[in-house]
Parts: sequence; C-alpha cells; structure tokens
Amino acid sequence: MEKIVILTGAGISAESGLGTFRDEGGLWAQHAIEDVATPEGFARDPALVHRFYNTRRAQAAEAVPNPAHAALARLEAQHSGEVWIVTQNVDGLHEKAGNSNVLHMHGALDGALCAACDHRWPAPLVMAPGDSCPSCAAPAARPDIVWFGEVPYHMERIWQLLDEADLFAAIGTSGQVYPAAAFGQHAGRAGAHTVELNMEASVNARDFSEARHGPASVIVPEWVK
Ligand code: BJW
Repeated sequence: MEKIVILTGAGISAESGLGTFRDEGGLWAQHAIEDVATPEGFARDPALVHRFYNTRRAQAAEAVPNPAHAALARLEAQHSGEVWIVTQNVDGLHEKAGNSNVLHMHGALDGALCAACDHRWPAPLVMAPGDSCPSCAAPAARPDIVWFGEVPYHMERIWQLLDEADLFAAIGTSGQVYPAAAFGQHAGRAGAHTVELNMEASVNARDFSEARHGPASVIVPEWVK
C-alpha cells in the first residue's frame, strides 16, 4: 500500500495568518535569528526570547487551519495506505485540522522543556525567565523549540519514513534549513516520486520530479482532490 510522507513549512500556515520566516516582512525581517532562535541567544537575553515565543504562542492559539491543512487531514482519513506529516511548524494546526500522524521535527509552541533535566510539560500561555521545572525545580524552563545548532526531533523515524516512501511532498517551505532541506533528494534517491507545492520554486527545486506553484490553500486541495 502506498506510503505518503509530507514535509510542511511555514508557507502552509501563512493563510491562517501566521507569519513565515523568510518572506518579505517575515519573522526574520523583524528579529535577528541569532537573538531568538539559538541557545546562545536564549542564554544572552531570555526575556527577549520568551517575549518572541509568548507572542507566537498567543497567535497560534487563535489561528485556525486553512483549506490546505484540511486537505491533508482528508488525505490521512481517506488514503488506504499510510500518510505521515513531518512538520517544521510549531503551531499545532495539523492536529487542529484532524491529522494524527504528525512528527514535529522543530518542537511545538505549546511545549516547555527543562534545559537542566530535559523534562517536558505543556507550556503555559506566558513563559518568563527563571520559570522552574515541575520535575527538578531548576529555574531552567524554555520553549520546547529546536533552535539552530540543536538536533531536530524524530530524525531516526523520519529517515526511515523517507526510505520507505512511495510519494514525498514538500509544502510551503523555502528549502533553506537543514536537515529538512535534504529530504526531497533523500526520498527521491530512495525511490519516491517527489513533488514540491509552494508559492514559488524553492532553492532545492531541482530535487523534485514535479512542482506546483501557488497559494497552499488552492494548490494543496487541488493536489489531494
Ligand atoms: C507559501 C505561501 C502560501 C509563503 N502558500 N507557499 C551550512 C550548510 C548546511 C547546514 C548548516 C549550515 N550551517 C548551519 C547548518 C545547520 C542549520 C541550517 O540549516 N542552517 C541554514 C540556515 C544554513 N540547521 C540546524 O542547525 C538544524 N539542526 C541541525 O542541523 O542539527 C544537526 C543534525 C541534524 C540531523 C541529524 C543530526 C544532526 C536545526 C534547525 C532549527 C530551525 N529552527 C527554526 C526556528 C525554530 C522554530 C520556530 O521558532 O518556529 O525553524 S528556523 C525556521 O526555519 C523555523 C522553520 O521551521 C525553518 C524552516 O523555514 P520554512 O518553514 O521553510 O519557512 P520560510 O519562511 O523559509 O519559507 C516559507 C516558504 O513558503 C517560502 O518558500 C514561500 O514562498 C512559501 N509561501 N506563503 C504556499 N500562502
């Protein structure tokens, strides 16, 4: 039975009102990456990093899935084989839309992580410097987000899914951040048909055997049918 693996990025949530990173006016135009998305930035100015994620947590809590998320939920419900979503997004919109096979490789806004003992728990809406861990009591709570220089989650499982995939699709991602940027090439070499669905050609467009360009809310439902 056909196995489908779908990588999603910020572009799939753009039409739900959540900013992408690298588009004009995106999150990185407003914040320096090294200040808010690295462990070094968090050590330097935890208040700034918490403000950045508190704002995004509040936006994500209000956001609703758009027709692209809904189409992927339909795909999982109706496809006779396996469908896996590997998402770089931390907004939880795939689960809100109804997908259950979701791997969050860059963490989640609704999660907190203890930098001292690695304990994880549901994040409160607002986190602050010095918040303590409910397990070891260290004042070391941080967002459960994978920052630059940290190893993304579920990697062993993801490489295995890519090796076994018959179809791999990348949706709404610029292809600039590794290891996700290498998934298309990896899946193609392992034998999958590869398709990119994005507003424009990504930087690694040549790794895909098929491309569809346009807003995700239009091209994803068309692709899923
Ligand atoms: C639409 C649309 C619409 C708009 N419809 N489309 C040199 C070479 C190779 C690698 C490295 C290197 N130097 C450093 C590295 C490693 C580094 C890296 O890749 N750096 C690059 C910048 C070069 N990577 C890491 O550090 C990662 N860890 C790692 O590699 O560990 C080593 C290891 C790996 C594996 C096994 C063992 C060891 C960690 C990366 C962590 C990324 N974290 C962030 C922030 C945290 C999450 C958060 O706060 O939300 O994750 S960065 C940010 O970028 C975020 C995203 O998930 C990620 C990807 O961005 P995405 O989703 O692609 O968004 P955009 O904005 O870039 O693109 C949006 C696209 O949508 C655009 O193309 C638009 O056109 C399109 N679009 N509207 C359809 N309506």
